[in-house]
Amino acid sequence: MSPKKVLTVAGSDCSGGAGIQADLKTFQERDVYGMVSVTCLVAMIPENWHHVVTPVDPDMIEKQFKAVADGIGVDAVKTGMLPTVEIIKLTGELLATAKIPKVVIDPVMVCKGAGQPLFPENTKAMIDYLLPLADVVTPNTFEAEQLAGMEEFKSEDDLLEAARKIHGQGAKNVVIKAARIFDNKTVDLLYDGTNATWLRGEKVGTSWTHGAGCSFSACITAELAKGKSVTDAVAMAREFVRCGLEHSFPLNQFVGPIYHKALSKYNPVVAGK
Ligand code: PXL
Repeated sequence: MSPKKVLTVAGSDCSGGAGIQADLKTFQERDVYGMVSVTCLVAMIPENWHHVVTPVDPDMIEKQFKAVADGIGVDAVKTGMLPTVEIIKLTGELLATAKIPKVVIDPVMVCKGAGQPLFPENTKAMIDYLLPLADVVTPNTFEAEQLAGMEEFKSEDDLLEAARKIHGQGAKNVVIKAARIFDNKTVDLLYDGTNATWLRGEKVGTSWTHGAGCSFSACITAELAKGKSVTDAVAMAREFVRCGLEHSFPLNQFVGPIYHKALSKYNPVVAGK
């Protein structure tokens, strides 16, 4: 039987840990066939790891998208870094026309530790063009604060208030990844408009977390393509990233990715579920 097919509309991270590279590695690990529409190229300055982002010509993004979505066909799609309002709008239009069965929106706003400038107009464009199409949206705390227009979260009540607001913007399921606001625990909140499910765990003590967010949303996309429920897809993504963080490693003094192979290598029973 041929594998399920998935598409990522995202940026290229030359360091290999985030962006389309993380998505493709995750897709491979989760046994789906991954394809791409590349939206931007990211390179880093070796001396200080500042990020340089070059958008891809929107016409070429559209051509890649149509080759895959219309010329091949996909079971699920995810979005990652979309560098401009024009590209966010185009992606929304392409997604709306393509009618792909499952759509996961990862509202990437900044690269971790990269000190990227923040573009408030991009946040508004995501709300206008992407959230109404999302089966699942996967903001981290910062992205959830921006989408919900709230101050820095201090409590679980704040997370729930934000999830309600983001659900109100049209996303069917909201998963807020709140690793940051608590010292020693991770709390993810899954909200489907009716039920709030709190997913709590021990924090993995590592600063090598590059690509964790991209890989989390890519894993959800893969599981949905294979027919899993949103709840089961999120549970698998949590375990995939937790295990990847447990075995993460430095590339240099600035950056270290999660180890995408970790779950299948060290816990094949869970990986086989
Ligand atoms: O982790 C966010 C992210 C997403 N996509 C690309 C990136 C990064 C961070 O470096 O480079 C392409």
